[in-house]
Amino acid sequence: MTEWVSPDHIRERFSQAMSAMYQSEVPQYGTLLGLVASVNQDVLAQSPELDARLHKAGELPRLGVERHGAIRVGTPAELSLLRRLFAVMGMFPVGYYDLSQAGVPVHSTAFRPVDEASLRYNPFRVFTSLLRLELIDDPALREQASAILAERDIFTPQAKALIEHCEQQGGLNEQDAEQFVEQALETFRWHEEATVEVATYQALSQEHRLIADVVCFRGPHINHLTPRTLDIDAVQQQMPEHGIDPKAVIEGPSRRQCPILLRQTSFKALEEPIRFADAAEGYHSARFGEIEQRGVALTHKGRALYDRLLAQARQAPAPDNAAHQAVLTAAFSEFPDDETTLRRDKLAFFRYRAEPSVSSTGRDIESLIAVGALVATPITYEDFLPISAAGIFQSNLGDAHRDDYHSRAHQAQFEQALGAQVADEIRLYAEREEASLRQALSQLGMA
Ligand code: OOG
Ligand code: NI
Repeated sequence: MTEWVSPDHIRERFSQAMSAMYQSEVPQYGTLLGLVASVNQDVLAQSPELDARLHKAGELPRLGVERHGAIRVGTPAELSLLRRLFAVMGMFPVGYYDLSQAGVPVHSTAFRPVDEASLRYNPFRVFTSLLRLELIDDPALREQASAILAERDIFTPQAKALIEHCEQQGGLNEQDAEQFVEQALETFRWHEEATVEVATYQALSQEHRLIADVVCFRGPHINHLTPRTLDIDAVQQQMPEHGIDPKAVIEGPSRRQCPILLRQTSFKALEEPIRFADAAEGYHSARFGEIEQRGVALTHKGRALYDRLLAQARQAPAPDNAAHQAVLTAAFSEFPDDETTLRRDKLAFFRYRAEPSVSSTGRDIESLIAVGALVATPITYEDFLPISAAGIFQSNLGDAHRDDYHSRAHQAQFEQALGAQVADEIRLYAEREEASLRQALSQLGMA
């Protein structure tokens, strides 16, 4: 019998290959990686307790690996074939994000590992957006964009053959897996040559810069990669000293004792030279680098509180990041900031584990936790945030953005294009919490 290479392993190799390619394509991304690594070292040196915790969790050797990247595609056929390509690497569509509410004509999902062991092995995700051509007002331009997209094939013939092969056989052997990574990478590569003439690029760009980015090139170039930082505030602050121009504010909640959800920031997309089909030369900006810092996943109740406090903070426009963070901190003072309250008030998800060596006569969860027979640790948020994603999109599309798309979420239409349903992320966390509690209680002899 042939041994298949595990999807986790293929994903790991793919993300490494993508990182190497992106560092050579966008040298400033390599500079960002260096800065993130040095800040991470400083944080660990200053906090032996955190160092020990990450060491125990087996996180230290993986601290520097990329956590996510992003692409944007133009057609349902491209999106559904991508779904099959990501499935080879154990990445499945989780969550639906409507960006039209933020003036960006796309809707999105994240392809990511789902089960706990796969997430621990390598959490690499790809935030994937589908252009909504129907939001182009001018019918002639809409037709033209769709005709241009119909002409291209973003996958190599070998990549397609290997996807089918994997689906039929149930896996890939060593040689095929290596080929697959090499061929899949081609879809994400940058192309300096636009497929259209300069006038077409300009017309699409005028409609929305994102439309030009999706329609005018041979493939959906990877537009950023994102490592994990242990101190996002320090990296944001130090970027300029390293010749990196950060976006104005850090997205997400403010700094806390018990981090929640996701904080992220990026450097602004670079202007890169391109050539058009009529030999004209110009510039295109699409590619940037990003960093993220994750906290605990929130329940529906916790998320509703987060959304309310964030909306409240956004009422007060802040001139810079320091002011923005101060406004956030004030608004989020209402959000409990200790693990016990987050857990007892059912604001956040926890993973339970039994400590059978601790003897206990208690019969309820709180008393088991109090004596240490049951241990609860926060479940990390593995997904994205629509307002935060919109902030990342906008600062990389220039300041001009449209506010006339209104919020028109169409999850059913997205899933039809995808050829599958997206998983409900909150349900995934709830299932992991319940399963861990059930197992821990049964280990303690309490079915
Ligand atoms: C995706 C922006 C969203 C994030 O981390 O929220 C994103 C894009 O610019 O294509 O990556
Ligand atoms: Ni991102």
